[in-house]
Amino acid sequence: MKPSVGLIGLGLMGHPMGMNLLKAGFPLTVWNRTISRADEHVAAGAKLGQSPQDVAAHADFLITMVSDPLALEEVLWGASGALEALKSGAIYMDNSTVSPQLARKVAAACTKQGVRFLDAPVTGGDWGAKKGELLFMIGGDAQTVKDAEPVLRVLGKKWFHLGPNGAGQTVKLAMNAILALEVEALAEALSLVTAAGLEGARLVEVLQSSMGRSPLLDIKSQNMLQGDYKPSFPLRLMLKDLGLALELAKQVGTTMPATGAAHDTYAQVKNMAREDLDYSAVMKFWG
Ligand code: NA7
Repeated sequence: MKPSVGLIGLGLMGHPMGMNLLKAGFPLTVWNRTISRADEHVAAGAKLGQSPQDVAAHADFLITMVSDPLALEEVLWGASGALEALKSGAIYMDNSTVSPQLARKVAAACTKQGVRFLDAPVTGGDWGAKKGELLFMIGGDAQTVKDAEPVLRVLGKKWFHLGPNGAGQTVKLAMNAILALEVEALAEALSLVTAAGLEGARLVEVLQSSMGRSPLLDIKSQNMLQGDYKPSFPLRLMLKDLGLALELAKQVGTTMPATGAAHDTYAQVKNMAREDLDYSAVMKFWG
């Protein structure tokens, strides 16, 4: 029999993940701060939890997918929070991107309750979430990862077990620093080429035939050339991840100078923007 799943957080990522769990036949209870985002799930057979606590109390397998560390603390330890309601023996997997430090704090609280915790942030954007093709970076115990496989298989195409709790978040922050820098570098190079009087599209054409080719830039260069910044992965969340990576670098005693510079560029664009934009909108730094 399939375990009953609880899902907290139905944003850009959590919404399609919930729909995929329903399609795969998992009994699902959902909760989202903005309740209307659960309408589609309820119409497709999900139960609507009254609070994070209510969702956790009924789940054999709890998933959280919220925006940032503050949001996670809120749904776990805020009013009617999920953590204390989790059943002994349950698995709890957090797919949000937060700090490794917070992941370890959650893991310690779970252990006290006999709950098995995985920090399992993802990459793949809303596109990967919709197709059930996310890639998971996981910290936690190997047996728990094994036991989580029926759920992972529905949501993703690949998962990496990277070490104890916190390891998933650590690799995710490193990964996103690379993605942010790649896109920022392209924006910078496009501005150079266009300021020198050439078409940006020509740079992209050459780049994509060269060793510098990247599937990420295949997609993002199109957004940047067309000025279409509908969020697939929002800039505000990329900025959050860069901040978390810099904080981690400080904690572990290393430096990330290029990430620091990219953080400031992304921050300026976020401060200028009135609407929610994709992170490829870093291009707007150059006007
Ligand atoms: P979104 O689309 O911004 O969705 C964020 C979700 O987090 C959404 O369900 C929010 O509820 C929820 N949220 C945000 N703040 C809170 C608080 N304080 N309390 C409860 N719930 C909250 O993000 P994505 O789905 O793109 O990304 C999710 C994670 O994956 C994130 O860590 C990324 O970096 C990677 P709302 O609907 O606004 O009421």
